[in-house]
Amino acid sequence: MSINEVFIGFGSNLGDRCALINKALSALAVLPATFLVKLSSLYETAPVGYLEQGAFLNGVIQVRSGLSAPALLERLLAIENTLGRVRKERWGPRTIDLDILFYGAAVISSPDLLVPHPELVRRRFVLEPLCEIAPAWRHPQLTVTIAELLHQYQLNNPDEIPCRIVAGALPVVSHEVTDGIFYRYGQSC
Ligand code: A4P
Ligand code: MG
Repeated sequence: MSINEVFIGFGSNLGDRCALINKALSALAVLPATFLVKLSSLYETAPVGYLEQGAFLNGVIQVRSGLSAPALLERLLAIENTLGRVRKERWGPRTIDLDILFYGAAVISSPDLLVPHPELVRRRFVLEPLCEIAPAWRHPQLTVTIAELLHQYQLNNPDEIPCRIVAGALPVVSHEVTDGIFYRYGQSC
């Protein structure tokens, strides 16, 4: 079984956003052959794409997983469904969205899965938390680091205000996870 470093972006803008994200993280922590490595702070971000919707909470988590990319995607969609995700319009409001940003250095282009996530270079709400936990990670197609991608984004969008950090991640030793640490966000978010 090959183990891969995987970065998963998450976002919520419906319901109790912080609780939903903590539930999604708990579900990720108990996936088979997967353990959590690093979690970004939680950021409050203005909606991108479809603008007539509430603000998002966004963050990024790094996991190490023996699941294949399609198997991991299937698990993420199942977590989204369990947490009440109803798909209406593209880029519309959602209780929880889990996107695979990178799956090791793999480049995947199938009808169900595009990796690296094609939008990540255009999304401050992904680049900022990603840069917090993995500034030196290299985009396998663009061969530049995340820090360089964020710097380039900032040069291209000089008037945009940075995303606002609303909570730091709290590591908690979990009974459910034998192989590492379970992370969650504090009550304050
Ligand atoms: N899919 C393909 N590649 C991937 C991948 N790398 N990771 C497929 C996850 N899924 C991937 O996704 C539709 C299908 O995409 C999945 O079934 C999977 O097979 P979806 O989540 O049902 O649809 P969606 O989220 O409405 O569309 P999309 O294109 O995934 O939207 P995004 O990119 O997730 O963007 N503004 C802020 N501030 N923060 C946000 O988090 N999110 C969005 C949604 C828009 N604006 C936002 C935010
Ligand atoms: Mg999505």
